[in-house]
Amino acid sequence: MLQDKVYIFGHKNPDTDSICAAVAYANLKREIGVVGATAYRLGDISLETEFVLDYFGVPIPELLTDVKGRIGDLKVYDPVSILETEPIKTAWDMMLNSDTSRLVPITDGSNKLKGILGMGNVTQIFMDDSDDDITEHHEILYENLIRILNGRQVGGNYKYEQFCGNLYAGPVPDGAVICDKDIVISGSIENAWKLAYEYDFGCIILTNGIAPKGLENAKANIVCVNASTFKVVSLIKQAISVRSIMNTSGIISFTKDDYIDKVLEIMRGNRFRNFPIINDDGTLYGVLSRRHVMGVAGKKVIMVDHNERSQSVEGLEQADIIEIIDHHRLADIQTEAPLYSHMEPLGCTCTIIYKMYKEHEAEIPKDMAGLMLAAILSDTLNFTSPTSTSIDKATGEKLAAIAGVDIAEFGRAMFKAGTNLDKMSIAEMLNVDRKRFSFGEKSAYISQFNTLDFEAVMKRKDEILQELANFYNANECSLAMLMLTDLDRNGSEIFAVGRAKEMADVAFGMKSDQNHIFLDGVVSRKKQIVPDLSKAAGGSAV
Ligand SMILES: [Mn+2]
Repeated sequence: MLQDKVYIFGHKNPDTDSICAAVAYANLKREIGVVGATAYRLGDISLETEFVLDYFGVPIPELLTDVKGRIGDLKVYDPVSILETEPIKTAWDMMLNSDTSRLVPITDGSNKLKGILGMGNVTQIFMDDSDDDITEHHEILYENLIRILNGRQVGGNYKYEQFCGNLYAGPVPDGAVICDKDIVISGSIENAWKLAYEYDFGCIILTNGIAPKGLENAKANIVCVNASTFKVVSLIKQAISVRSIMNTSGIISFTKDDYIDKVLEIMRGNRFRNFPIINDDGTLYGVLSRRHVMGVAGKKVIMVDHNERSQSVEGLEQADIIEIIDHHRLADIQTEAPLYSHMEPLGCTCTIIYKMYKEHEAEIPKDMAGLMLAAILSDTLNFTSPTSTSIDKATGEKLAAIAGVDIAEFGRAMFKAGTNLDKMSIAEMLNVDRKRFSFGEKSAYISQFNTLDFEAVMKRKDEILQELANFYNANECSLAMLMLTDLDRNGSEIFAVGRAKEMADVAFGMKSDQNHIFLDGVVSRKKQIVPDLSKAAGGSAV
């Protein structure tokens, strides 16, 4: 496993804090020596976040779809393979000398996997004595044969690339029809003369280190070998090309993107120990052994701006949560090992991250200061939300000084960019920040949308009510609501549709024939809307 990589991310459906906290914290981590710290996002960024990243020239973090272990995360055997035309001997030497894989991938000239060779394939060919005529069933390249025999070619030519004739050791049987494809092995120079000039052999292999005296004018290729005839015969099978005996069907292979848990399941179901890993183009990526996947550690993750499993990345259960930096209620996370956690009831995760920069006496670059300031303004609605604290405000001011921006001016530009209705439909607007809450038997979806152009949005109130009704009809809930927050007036228009509308009537003083009402000073969903609905429902919110 690539242990040095650390995945840092905020919640799904990310807001500006989730993105900026991940980016700013990854920067701090790298600054203090965690070189693999990398910020990710768990979904599309909002128009507001897009504006912020663009404003400070920071690239959008990469999308993270899951943190499940994949083959590509493992350190596997190098893609050492041999060409399909190589002799068995090469493969065997590789198997013996390799302290890693006993499986030899066989590739063609462009490194595409053609088959695999295991020890069993090789031993079988040496144990199989029914195989009288090996050249009939197996390919032996002439060049490989000479190489295996460590032969010295002294004259003539074997015309064929592949050995395709008969092989004789010693005298030629009576009545044999000899042609230029045939090879004879002889340990006697007198015999060799006879063979060379009376028959039309393709190759004469002289064994026992005999000098090829008197064979200068033979047509056959003369090869001298410093070994006994018996030894030469026993070496011939080693010259068989690997492609003659390799496995080509039923090969179990994997890709870099395969999930480790799935791979383990497949491994358990069969007897092989090693498996080729193939790239998309069919070339060899490496070889996977059972031991590579046993007891493998999870990916290291740091959760920022959230701690609930349901809001987090897919496959979190397989990951190793090493830190949580957050400002929300503590929910349902369980970890295997102790972890570092920094949670405070502040208005924004980035306020905590600013503190951590200070703790580590790390310098805050201009762009990181800008990102953290933007997150604080976004989460605290320009310090007006009841979740905002004096610490958030003081931190925001320090960050604005480093970033060199005017808070009021920048905040206005950011909220304007994020609430630009020219760039989204009413349905999309309702989806920018929608959360589900349960109130006993009842449940409500509550969207929040901030605007600097309240009047313009209110002109479309019929469309808003229609979209809320559409959403209510398409989703299992008792109430569909929108909190349209006017950033200039510091209050919100509350829209409510659904069979439990009387909850909203009770909570916010709406009349029964009214579907929306302006509430002065109400800007926080979690602190001002949810508790009142909960009281109206006669229970507590979940
Ligand atoms: Mn936050």
